[in-house]
Amino acid sequence: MATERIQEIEKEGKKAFPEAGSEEELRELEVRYFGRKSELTGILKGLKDLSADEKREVGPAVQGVRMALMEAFSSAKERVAREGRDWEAERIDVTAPGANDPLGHLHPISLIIGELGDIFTRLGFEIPEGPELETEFYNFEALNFPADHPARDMQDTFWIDSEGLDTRYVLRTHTSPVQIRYMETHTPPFRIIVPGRTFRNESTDATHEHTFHQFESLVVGEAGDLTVGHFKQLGETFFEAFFGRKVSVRLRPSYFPFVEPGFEFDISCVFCGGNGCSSCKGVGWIEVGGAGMVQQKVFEAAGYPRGQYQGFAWGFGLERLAMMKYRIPDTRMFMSGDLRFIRQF
Ligand code: FA5
Repeated sequence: MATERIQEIEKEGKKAFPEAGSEEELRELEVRYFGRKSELTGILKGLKDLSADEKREVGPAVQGVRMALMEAFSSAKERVAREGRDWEAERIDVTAPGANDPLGHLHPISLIIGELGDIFTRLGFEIPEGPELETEFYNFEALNFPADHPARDMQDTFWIDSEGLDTRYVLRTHTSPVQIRYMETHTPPFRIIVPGRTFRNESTDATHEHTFHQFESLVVGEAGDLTVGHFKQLGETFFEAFFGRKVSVRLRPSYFPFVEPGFEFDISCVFCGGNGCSSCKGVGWIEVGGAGMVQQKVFEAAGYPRGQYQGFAWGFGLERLAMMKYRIPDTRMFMSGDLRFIRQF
């Protein structure tokens, strides 16, 4: 009797599951065939009251039907889910143009530093680095700025609270301290450039920022090997490679405690070729930084014997060079963090 009923249940179920048209109907069928109060569960629970022979017959039959209906249920579930999908909405237009992943941009100062590296490594220069947090010794003293001398005011300094330390710290005001650090561990002849970030405690305008970059160069050889003519020539070679056009260099006498003689380093205006325009304020020349022959006192501070070596150094403002190269009107744009500016490079 029970086996007949089981077969009927199988027949009904195998008809009902494929006909179910919604998740709701499926849930009802699930309860009807597999729920705690379903007929099949009832038969399973009743097995214990049957004789051993009946058990042997009914047990496998009810289990087999349960398995078969479970399969019917799961394929019905798949079918209902498939039928319920909005295929139109899911359609992929394989002819649509792809989405552009935004690419990052190098900051113009990073671009310039890369270019300097290319030009100067071709000329046999090394590119050492130094710390941005510098001691008073490297930033001033070793560069022949005497203690408490007003020359230190030439470079408005961010002093770091160094109470309790055995030396005073500053945010380096120029890249020149790397000259000393490099010389302490190297013996001439050598040639280096040092691009790096520098800081000055001064009010900002279109050509002045509190945080900017300089590009130092130091070339040292035996006494008598190097002259002002050499660095004028090196400057011309560099600027012509950098701007891709003929550039003249002009040196004007100036004072920096770490060079003697010292100069302001001007280049012919890259916009008008030296004829005079609004960029060079009509004079045909643009100042790019300071330069000079290394003071013997600086060699001594770095541990070299006085008189044995001779060399030259310069320190140019990187933003000034980038402004000329890319025609950027205001130096404050570099630190603005404005992506509309960065994206142009
Ligand atoms: C110096 O800093 C010297 N260390 C340069 C030097 C090196 C001379 C080696 C001799 C030998 P100066 O203070 O003039 O010099 O700065 C050099 C250049 O840095 C300036 O010509 C300018 O281009 C740039 N600069 C200086 N201050 C600022 C500032 N606040 N914002 C942007 N650029 C600046």
